[in-house]
Amino acid sequence: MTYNILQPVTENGIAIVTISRPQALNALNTAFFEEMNHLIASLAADNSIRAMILTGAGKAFVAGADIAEMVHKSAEEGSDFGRLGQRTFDALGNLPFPVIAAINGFALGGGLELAMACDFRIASSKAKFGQPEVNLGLITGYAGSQRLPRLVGLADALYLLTTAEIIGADDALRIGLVQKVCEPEMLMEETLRLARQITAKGPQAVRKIKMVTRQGLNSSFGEGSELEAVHFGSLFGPGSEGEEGMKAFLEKRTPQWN
Ligand code: DAK
Repeated sequence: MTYNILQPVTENGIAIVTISRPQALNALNTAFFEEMNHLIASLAADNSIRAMILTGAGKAFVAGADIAEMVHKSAEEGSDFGRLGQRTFDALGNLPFPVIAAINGFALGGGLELAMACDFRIASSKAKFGQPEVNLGLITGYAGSQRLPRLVGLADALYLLTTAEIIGADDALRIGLVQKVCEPEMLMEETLRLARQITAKGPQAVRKIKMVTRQGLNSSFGEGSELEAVHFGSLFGPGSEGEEGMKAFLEKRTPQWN
């Protein structure tokens, strides 16, 4: 597929994907979702990828779903557009490696929902966050009503969802919406540093802990603990990643991951 909106590059096992439609502040349209779905499928099938960074070109991460495209939709088309986005965001979050949003500017509406579908978020000090759908007589359509309270708690989520207030990076950090804030010119360097920190770890262990943690959230405590036990066990045995990691520790050397 030829990508027109997404600009993917891979560097030492890290896929860096820039959303680039700056003239519309990277607003999410059907073409974006088609490209993103295709890219997600190809990255998921590539065992050499160990982490992904998603960022935006220009002054926005993503300023929301594309209002110019949405305005003409019927109720049925609106639901289909919402489901397409939900499927895409679920697939993004379920990628087998960690996905980091590097939030360079506006992350509004569907843009914040996209950032929340990632595993964690690093923000430029100039980034702005909000769910302004109610300004348009709409509500979130890409599961923001579900992800936001899980990330920041019910009260801060409902505050943002009902007031449409736009908050800055420091407030986003305070409520736990982002994990780190850095100067704009340091955003990619800092995000790459974190991605490299992850890619230096046992690749199977990283994949498994992401899967177990995410799946556990949708299960009971007991089911999640059992899932953890099964995958913990799968990292043992001759030739396993756990064996290499533990032997390397005892032999005081750096592990050689396969
Ligand atoms: N969609 C389309 N175009 C957008 C856009 C958007 N969300 N946001 C900005 N643009 C376009 C502007 O129209 C403008 O285009 P031109 O006039 O140059 O052709 C260009 O980007 C630059 O924007 P501004 O001139 O407005 O730039 P400023 O710096 O002055 O303002 C801003 C930046 C981010 C404060 C402002 O652009 C703004 O308020 N944008 C709208 C933000 C917003 O309301 N976002 C939420 C969108 S609603 C659902 C599925 C999904 C959703 C809901 C339901 N289902 C199907 C159930 C999600 C909804 C949303 O995300």
